[in-house]
Amino acid sequence: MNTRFTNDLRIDGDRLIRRIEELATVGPIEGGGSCRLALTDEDRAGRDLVGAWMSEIGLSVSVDAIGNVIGTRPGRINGPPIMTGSHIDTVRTGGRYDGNLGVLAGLEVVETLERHGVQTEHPVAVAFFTDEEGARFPPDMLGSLVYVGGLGLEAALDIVGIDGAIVGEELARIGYRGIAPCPGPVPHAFVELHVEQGPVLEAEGITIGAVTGVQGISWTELTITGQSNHAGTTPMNLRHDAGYVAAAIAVHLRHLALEMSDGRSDRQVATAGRLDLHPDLVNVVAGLATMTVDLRNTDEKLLRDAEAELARFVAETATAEGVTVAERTLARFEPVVFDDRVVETVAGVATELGHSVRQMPSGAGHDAQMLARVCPTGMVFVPSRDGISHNPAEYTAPADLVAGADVLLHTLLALDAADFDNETKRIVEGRNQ
Ligand code: HGY
Ligand code: MN
Ligand code: MN
Repeated sequence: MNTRFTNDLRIDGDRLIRRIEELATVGPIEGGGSCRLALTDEDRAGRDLVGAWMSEIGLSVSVDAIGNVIGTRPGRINGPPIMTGSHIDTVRTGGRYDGNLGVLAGLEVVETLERHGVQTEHPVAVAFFTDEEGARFPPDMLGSLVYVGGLGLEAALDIVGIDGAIVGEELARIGYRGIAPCPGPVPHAFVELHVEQGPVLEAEGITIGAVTGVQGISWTELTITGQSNHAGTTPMNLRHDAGYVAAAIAVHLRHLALEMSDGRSDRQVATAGRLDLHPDLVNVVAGLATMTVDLRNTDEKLLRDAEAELARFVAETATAEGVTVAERTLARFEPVVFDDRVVETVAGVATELGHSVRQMPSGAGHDAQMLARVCPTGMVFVPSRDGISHNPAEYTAPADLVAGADVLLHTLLALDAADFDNETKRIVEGRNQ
């Protein structure tokens, strides 16, 4: 087996797209997307399909205690792997590329190395991590967070979902509560391929994003308790309307993001994604409202400013309306900066392969932001048509999918030859103290 690679190695684009299309048929929804919420039967079916592909191509497949699935191809040495991967769980209105592309491109990397008899120095590992979306079980990136030791296994297994289900029970129910230990082995390096899910690359006519990092994420659940009352007989000044307060908060989030984007930050975003009223009837003033707030910013100080402004508004509005508000943090991750040696490798490989490339931060959360805690990490982006994602209309042109997978292949090969080991050892020693 030769251990040198030449830059005419290319993945099999037709097979990559065929697998993306086949996986999209698992948990299909109107418009060609998928709904595979974490640890549901649909997620199990997706896991079974991709796990079977991993075995078919000769990977040795392991499942860890939080359900992360990792397929490994041996390298010349039996050391830390060069690792890639992403997720195959989706949101309720999932597209066919979010997460899936990164996992299936990882399989393509392995098949291409096999086909050309290329032996890497390090083992090659391809992972799909549990519950990256966090939509059913917050926080997002749950599996990769546990993999790197950012959250204890028992705490993760006890998480209760938006439907009252419990992570540990659901993992067991679908047969993916594995035995491989968490935290998992520290990789030599980690690179994730992902669709951008935003408008930048398409707007600039650029094929590859060399991702510099991930913005900070702040998820909060607000439970607003007022007083249900008759919609017709209750004067406005006697109401304690939880529905009004929830709506006022949702509107304030928009103003807050726009005001911050005028002056202090061009990247403040704010979303009220969930909003439930009780008793949810046309003629009853809502006595209870439950809602979520998603705040993000590339700058940690500005993200804290946004959180403080929201808390001020909530307290002021609640007092004026005579309601109480209970807050529960669902996720809180500071902005992450990727290792510039990996970022530059992605950019250099993309250029060498003849693709246009620009460096950029990620607006979405990714498993890579967790792996960045333990090893040199980076990401490869490819364009999203109209910047749409978390929507069945999500689309990336086949040529861009293939370009991204080829950049992933050659980036992993370049990192395989890189001597990060001192860096990785330092981190592991630091973590084991
Ligand atoms: O929320 C996110 O950014 C990711 O899709 N989990
Ligand atoms: Mn994703
Ligand atoms: Mn997503």
